[in-house]
Amino acid sequence: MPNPDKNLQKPAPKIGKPKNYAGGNPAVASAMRHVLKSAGPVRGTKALLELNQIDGFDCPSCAWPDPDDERSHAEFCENGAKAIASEATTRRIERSFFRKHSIEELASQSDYWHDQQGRLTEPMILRQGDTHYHPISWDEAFALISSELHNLPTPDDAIFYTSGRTSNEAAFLYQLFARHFGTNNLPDCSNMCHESSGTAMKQSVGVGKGTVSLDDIHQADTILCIGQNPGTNHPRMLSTLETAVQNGARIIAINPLKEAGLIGFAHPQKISGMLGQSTPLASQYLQVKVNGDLALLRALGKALFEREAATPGSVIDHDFIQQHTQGIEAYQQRCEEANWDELCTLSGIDKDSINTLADTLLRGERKLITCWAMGLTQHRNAVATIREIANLHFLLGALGRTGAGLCPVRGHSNVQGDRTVGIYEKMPESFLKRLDATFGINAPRKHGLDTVDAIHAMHRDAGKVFFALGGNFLQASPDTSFTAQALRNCSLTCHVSTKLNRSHLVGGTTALILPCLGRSERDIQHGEEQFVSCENSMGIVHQSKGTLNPASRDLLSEPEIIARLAEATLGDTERIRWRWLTQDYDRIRLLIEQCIPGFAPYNRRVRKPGGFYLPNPVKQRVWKTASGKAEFSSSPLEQFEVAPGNLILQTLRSHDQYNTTIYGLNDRYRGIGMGREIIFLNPDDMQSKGIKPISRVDITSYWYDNQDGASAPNQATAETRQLSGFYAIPYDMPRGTAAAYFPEANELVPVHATARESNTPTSKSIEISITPTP
Ligand SMILES: Nc1nc2c(c(=O)[nH]1)N[C@H]1C(S)=C(S)[C@@H](COP(=O)(O)OP(=O)(O)OC[C@H]3O[C@@H](n4cnc5c(=O)[nH]c(N)nc54)[C@H](O)[C@@H]3O)O[C@H]1N2
Ligand SMILES: Nc1nc2c(c(=O)[nH]1)N[C@H]1C(S)=C(S)[C@@H](COP(=O)(O)OP(=O)(O)OC[C@H]3O[C@@H](n4cnc5c(=O)[nH]c(N)nc54)[C@H](O)[C@@H]3O)O[C@H]1N2
Ligand SMILES: [Mo]
Repeated sequence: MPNPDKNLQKPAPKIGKPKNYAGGNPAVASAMRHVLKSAGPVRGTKALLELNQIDGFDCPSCAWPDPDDERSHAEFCENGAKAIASEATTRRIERSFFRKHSIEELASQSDYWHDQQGRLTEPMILRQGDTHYHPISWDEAFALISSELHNLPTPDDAIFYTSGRTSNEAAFLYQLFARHFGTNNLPDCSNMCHESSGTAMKQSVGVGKGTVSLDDIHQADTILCIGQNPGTNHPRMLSTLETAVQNGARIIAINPLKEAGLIGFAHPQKISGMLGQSTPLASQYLQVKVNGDLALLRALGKALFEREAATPGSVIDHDFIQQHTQGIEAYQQRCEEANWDELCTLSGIDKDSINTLADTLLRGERKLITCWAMGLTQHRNAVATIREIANLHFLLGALGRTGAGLCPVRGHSNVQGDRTVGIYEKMPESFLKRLDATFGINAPRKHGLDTVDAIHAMHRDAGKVFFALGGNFLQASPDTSFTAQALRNCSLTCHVSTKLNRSHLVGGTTALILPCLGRSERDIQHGEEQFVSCENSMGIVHQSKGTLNPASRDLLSEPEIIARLAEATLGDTERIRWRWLTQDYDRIRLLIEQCIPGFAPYNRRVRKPGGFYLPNPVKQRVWKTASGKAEFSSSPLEQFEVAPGNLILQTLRSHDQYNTTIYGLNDRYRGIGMGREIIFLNPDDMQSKGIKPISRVDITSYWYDNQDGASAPNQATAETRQLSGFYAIPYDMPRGTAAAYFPEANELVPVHATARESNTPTSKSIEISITPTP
């Protein structure tokens, strides 16, 4: 929700020069400040020492893998440290806190303030008409959810959301519970994140996951980093990129903004890095227009075909194409018929730069790796764009061989694993069949609701039950006010959480908060210490074992919460003894290996230091597509366009946040201090609109009913959404584009605006206009 106090004038942010490298001593200093402030010297240092160690816990901050072999004693990452500081904080929210603060009062505070209040400690309930949350026992809470679920007209009126921190063990039990109860309504954060990558890759290569290892990156000739900001969001990726560069790779950054972490990296654990000497990363930096990537990739394809025509046999890997692919003709035709001027105008990149990049792609053994994240996935044509990346790799045969492949860089630390173990509204028949056979249930076959469809369903029909295993649905979702109304329409909303967030404050008729253990905390079941497991961005499943004392004695682990809920709602069956399963998580893992190929023998392999790789057929050049071949795509050249004078807004993360959790108010690499309600603009655009630097502007977004990606001519009939009083910051970015922080700007993202096929909110292409705040 926009903060109700948004109209009060916030002090202007402090503006400095954007940085030209990431890491170094400032990163260490910033991390230590957060850790010491929140977690104190003892708990904080212990937490940092266990982070990403082989026998420690998995860092919740991103899904980038750890080195397979030896690890330095601090696999150090500034933002991992902040994530841990936020979870290992010594502050507590106890019942007195909720007695003191009404819901109204809490809702008027910022997301940053919410995070500062500390860890949740016991289950709380907000009944109809109440102004304050009250304590409730675990047993009563489970009985209440069970009775609400049983009161629903059909199981499909229940919605079970998951955020990507949930372990494999908890996620598997959760989907089993939902399906046994009778619904596939399992939306997750992935629907708003890499869904477009999964959709595109399944069509192109048959598997929706990345195909490279860290070793591949170390050996690549060329690495494209498109639409991602690793300095902030995947800091451990920078040491991998540094190694690649030292081994001779060239990195190409494709991003409308000059992001510090793509320009250079000072390794905070090496003397040179501490002295502020940075390794240059990107050898070429292409400031593409927002959503201009499809045009740029098409132009690269065109350049390669032109070279092949000039010197046949010198460019294209005909053996690969012949043996492994299908559909090159239509793609080639698309490339050939595209016009250079148009491609350059659409992408915002000149022909010389594109040719330089084409030269780079043809260096060495053409070992190309493409990494990408939200800058590509959250657009109307995201699936087409990602398939265009695959096309390029096919031309060079840069797939399924050492040093080459596709690398969607995942966000949440176990978002990939959750999908593997069944968190998906449309799992394939093969999986559902195995569930039925293993558990003697009748898993429903009708596809469930994804995130956006769930919002529409809750908004349309009152009385649903919304249950969230982690996350912050209200703030993460598009169209904040619309989503708030959807949640208010529910008969029950229930959040399993570690920290207070705004989703707790906009509830259904009844609202529950169920507090759980965090990743860093010891999980003891039946007198035995347990560990859980996660799958990282490269398909490695590994264990994660918390070591800190739990924030409160009343916390339950996520698997235990699911098991007790399932027991209260469905009871045990001959083949599912819910609580027995959670007495020893090995029992859950045994069931996972029975239902999902590639895990067995799970319990033994997951205990191996570093874990194990799940099979990925693409690495062996086996294509699980309908045709059994890798599929070229040939989509029309389409791009998001706005009415004359309007801008394309992208929403992105600052350096001091983890999604909706706001650790601080700075964005150090972009030179922003103490401000979040800001909008980055091109200086010439500002001038032409008469907007002065650091003055306040009102932002209006547009949605056209007949819109299919591009804007319709009639602005008068458009649906509009507004935010006011954002500070305008001049920034080096292409004309016609703008950027603002997620989640503050989510109010502007129309719930109808989603990517084709993946239904992901188009959080990176929103049509807006701006005017000075009166
Ligand atoms: N510290 C920290 N770490 C995180 C997170 C966090 O919030 N904080 N979030 C986690 C999660 S869930 C995820 S999914 C990842 C997100 O990781 P990122 O995808 O890096 O996150 P964003 O901030 O959304 O950054 C998007 C980048 O894409 C660029 N971009 C925007 N539009 C376009 C475009 O049209 N074309 C191109 N080429 N680039 C574009 C933006 O300028 C920006 O650099 O990070 C994960 N890690
Ligand atoms: N406009 C815009 N919107 C976006 C995006 C964008 O780029 N722009 N990005 C999208 C993306 S990529 C994603 S992934 C989603 C993120 O969507 P979510 O995953 O729903 O959001 P988070 O902010 O990661 O969730 C934070 C909450 O998780 C809870 N939590 C933390 N750790 C744990 C734990 O161990 N267990 C449990 N049970 N709870 C825990 C805490 O209570 C915390 O408040 O947002 C999406 N929304
Ligand atoms: Mo994400």
